[in-house]
Amino acid sequence: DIETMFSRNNGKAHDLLKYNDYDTIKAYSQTFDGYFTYGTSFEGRDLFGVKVGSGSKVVSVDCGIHAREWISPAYCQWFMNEVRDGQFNQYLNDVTFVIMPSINPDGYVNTWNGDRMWRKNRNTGYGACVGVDLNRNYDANHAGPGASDRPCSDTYHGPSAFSEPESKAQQDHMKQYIDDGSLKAFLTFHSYSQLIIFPYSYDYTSQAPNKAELNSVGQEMSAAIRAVHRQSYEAGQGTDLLYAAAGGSDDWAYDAMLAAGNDGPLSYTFELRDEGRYGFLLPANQIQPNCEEIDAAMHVVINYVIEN
Ligand code: ING
Ligand code: ZN
Repeated sequence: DIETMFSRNNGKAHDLLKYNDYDTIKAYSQTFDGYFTYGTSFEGRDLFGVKVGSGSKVVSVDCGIHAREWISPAYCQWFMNEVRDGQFNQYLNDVTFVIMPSINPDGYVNTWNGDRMWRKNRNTGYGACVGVDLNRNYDANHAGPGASDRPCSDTYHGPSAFSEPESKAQQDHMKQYIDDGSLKAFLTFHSYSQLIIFPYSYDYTSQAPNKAELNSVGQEMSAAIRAVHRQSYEAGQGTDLLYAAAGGSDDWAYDAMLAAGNDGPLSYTFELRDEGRYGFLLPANQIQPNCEEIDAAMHVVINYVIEN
């Protein structure tokens, strides 16, 4: 509630119902006891997150890998609030949430400085064109289908997997939770299209060993979302719903969890609102309803993690 938001942000209001800039997201995150930094972006900004909860099962939530998808960090901020002070704090004995609300800070700042449709990071090391598509830069069939070799492309995969400080730092930070088996679900937020995507997306043939489980939790999330504001979110494997996209963070996290011995890893890419009317320029008056419906999906996946 509003009073809590005031009191928990050093007396300043943090407005979850508008789009906030990087400095504001960071300042809000710093009001959390579990604030941490995990590296530095290409331009020298802090990569940060919050760790909330004492449970043995880790749920990772990240936002903002693509700069222009502003509803994504808006959801992470909303979720952080609901974890610390609201409807998700009931889970904190069972789950530890690792939430990274702005994992491509340089790109995000660039979209606030006038280049509103920027997608990639801001690495200038690859010739005349700027930026790597961070969601093609993870170690998941890197440079495979759906990723470009050309630095000028919006889907440029970078010279090697984890060549970028932003993706590499996420890998390094998550390693502890992958290796010790505590990471149960990896949830990464994009926009737009209203989809719930599960592995694999990195080639045209691979099937997740627990595809049936990923699909059934996905369908359950879709139904839960629909019940809130009657919005449709289709759930399915990436290559069935969209296109091949090698080097994505969801496929990397999924395979890393599998390799660590987790035989039922959960990994989802959420494409938030809308279905194309406003696209990346989603009006701020849709932040609240979008967040409300995604909360319903989060209850589904968190309960599934706790019960399994
Ligand atoms: N869409 C995702 C992209 O990176 C995606 C879609 C995600 C495809 C994960 C495959 C795997 O292209 C947006 N909106 O960025
Ligand atoms: Zn995206």
